[in-house]
Amino acid sequence: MSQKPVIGIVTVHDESPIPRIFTNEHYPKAVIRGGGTPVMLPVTTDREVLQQFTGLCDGFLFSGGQDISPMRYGELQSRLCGSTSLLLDDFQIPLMQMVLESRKPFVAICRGIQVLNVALGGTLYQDVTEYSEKVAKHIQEANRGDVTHPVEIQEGTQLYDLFGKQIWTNSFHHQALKKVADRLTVSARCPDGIVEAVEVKDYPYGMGIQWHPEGMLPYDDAMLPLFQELVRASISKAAD
Ligand SMILES: [Mn+2]
Repeated sequence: MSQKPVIGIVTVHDESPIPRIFTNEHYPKAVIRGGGTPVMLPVTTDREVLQQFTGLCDGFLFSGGQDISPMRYGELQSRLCGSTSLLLDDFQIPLMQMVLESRKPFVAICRGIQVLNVALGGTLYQDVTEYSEKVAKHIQEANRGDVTHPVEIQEGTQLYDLFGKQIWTNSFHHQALKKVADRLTVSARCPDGIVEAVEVKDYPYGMGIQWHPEGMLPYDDAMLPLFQELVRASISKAAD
């Protein structure tokens, strides 16, 4: 019996009104649309469990969430930083490091691209205004299906193979990558210079995406290749 690859969805955490772990349903739906079987990976800091998650899944989808604690990339928290959770950091950053070690495919969205960068030694702008006062609006008020800024894609990257030179995206982030980790290639920027996508160098399929492709999927198929390719890469990894 042929099995669809299992894609682990990296959940987030909330304390109120009671502690919950959850994901936005756009993420599992995107995996299913891409041809995979989603499973949710609950928040934990138990290293053995994280290691087992890494072994159980063929690929991974890191989701959006709160800001990463600036202490995790060696900065004092600025007044513009949003809400943070050390628990979430200590779940997702070690898990990302284990996934990278396993060389399994992943897509890391929004907070995910930031987790990827910090896990590899990079830093963040705690608010995009720290990059420039003239920065474009990156928290759009339009709905998830509306695109509000273009991104220019670097030739020679895997993202370029999927989408070509330029695409329009939605935008729901107030932070962005500052120092980009050495192991990452910047694959797309907004015309204002903000990093919008990265990929892991010499890696099967390790994509960081600052916008919300999963949130665009209910409206049209423009972002489907990103998830189809995640599943495809996870199949060949599963067959290794
Ligand atoms: Mn943006």
